Amino acid sequence: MIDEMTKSGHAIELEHRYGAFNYKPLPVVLERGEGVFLWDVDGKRYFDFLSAYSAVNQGHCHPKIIQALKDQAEVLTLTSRAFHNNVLGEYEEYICSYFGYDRVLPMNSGVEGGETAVKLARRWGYEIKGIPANQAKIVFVEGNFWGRTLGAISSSTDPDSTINFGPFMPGYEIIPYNDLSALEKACSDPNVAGFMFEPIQGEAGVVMPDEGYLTGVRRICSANKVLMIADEVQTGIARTGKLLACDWEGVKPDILILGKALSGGVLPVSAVLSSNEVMLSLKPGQHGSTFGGNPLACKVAMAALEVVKEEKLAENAERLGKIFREQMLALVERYEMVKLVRGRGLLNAIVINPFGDGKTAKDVCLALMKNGLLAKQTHEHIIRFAPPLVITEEQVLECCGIIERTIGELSE
Ligand code: IF1
Repeated sequence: MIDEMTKSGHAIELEHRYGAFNYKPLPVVLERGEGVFLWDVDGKRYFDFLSAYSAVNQGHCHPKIIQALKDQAEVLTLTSRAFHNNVLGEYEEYICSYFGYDRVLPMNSGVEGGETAVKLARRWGYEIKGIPANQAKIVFVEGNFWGRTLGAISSSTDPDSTINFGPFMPGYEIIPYNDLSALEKACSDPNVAGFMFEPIQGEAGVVMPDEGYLTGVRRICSANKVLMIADEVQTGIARTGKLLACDWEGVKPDILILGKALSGGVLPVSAVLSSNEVMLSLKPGQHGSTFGGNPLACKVAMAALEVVKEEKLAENAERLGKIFREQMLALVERYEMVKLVRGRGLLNAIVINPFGDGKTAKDVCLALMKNGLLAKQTHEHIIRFAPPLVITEEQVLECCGIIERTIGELSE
């Protein structure tokens, strides 16, 4: 017993002793994952309802993706873009036809995808739209989250992201989310090159715009010659029950940013997709990355995208998401503590009643953990539920049972 306790205790202690304090994880130390399951160092099994922030849509250690990783790892991993490699072109063709774009620019982390999109929009703004030098503006929305670089936090309205990190990037304008007239007004400025947003805001707490927002964004961007830039790093790749969240309104962004599940959670792989007009404004030497487009990442990404189609993950997410929300809605009716449920596909959240008995979303997550389900709160009162999309109906119902039991225990 003491020996088992020290296993997780020791791991946590080492992080505490040597790591930066930029995270405060739940006190669980994981050592293995398979499909929808994670196991801690004591052998306890959990349902994963975070999926590494939607990076593991295909499930942990998906055999097909891991096989692609192993096969390519033994042959060639990285050449840099100073030379061609024999996989990049194949991957570029694959991903462009998969998502219906002319061209792709491969990067690594999601935030690099966002940075790339902003650079592309500025470049396009100067060279195609005719914005005067250094006057380009990019419009963002309140509550956005696209990473931790200075470029990303400069658009943030969350003090945790920004405090004492200034000065910030100029040329940004921030408008309210889900507000088409604010967008219309912002885009009437001829110096606006792009509008970058998440179709559903993840970090903000799975915040969904009204129906028609995406269509309205598309219309306003087109009418004002502003690039519509969709950050689908979290919402993309089947998470919301369609391949892309923008597909819910049949809208095609001018620039699409993907990351996370593009590798099934195996490697940091991101991509920016766009038209010839936008992408060809970049000339050799003007943007890049050591690891972007490496053959290992390319093979892994192709396998990860194949799994999404082969296993019909979008369809599964849509169907099981409905069942999940129905079950959660029953909790809203039965328990004071659960105020509402929202989401799309398998990107969902419940909002905990702040006027309840002082229980925060974190207390609920700790209790869920004890009952074998891992989820993460966002803000004080929101819990995101985003299991791997390979989850079955039976498992969804079992997990709804765990959530109900946990809420019941906390409501006593
Ligand atoms: C952390 C949140 C999720 C993203 C969108 C770009 C990126 C992200 C829509 C950048 C990253 C992460 C990063 C992670 C926590 C996390 C998160 F809770 F903060 F908001 F997913 F919901 N666009 N999201 O959500 O991608 O560079 O990290 O690969 O701890 O920062 P990245």
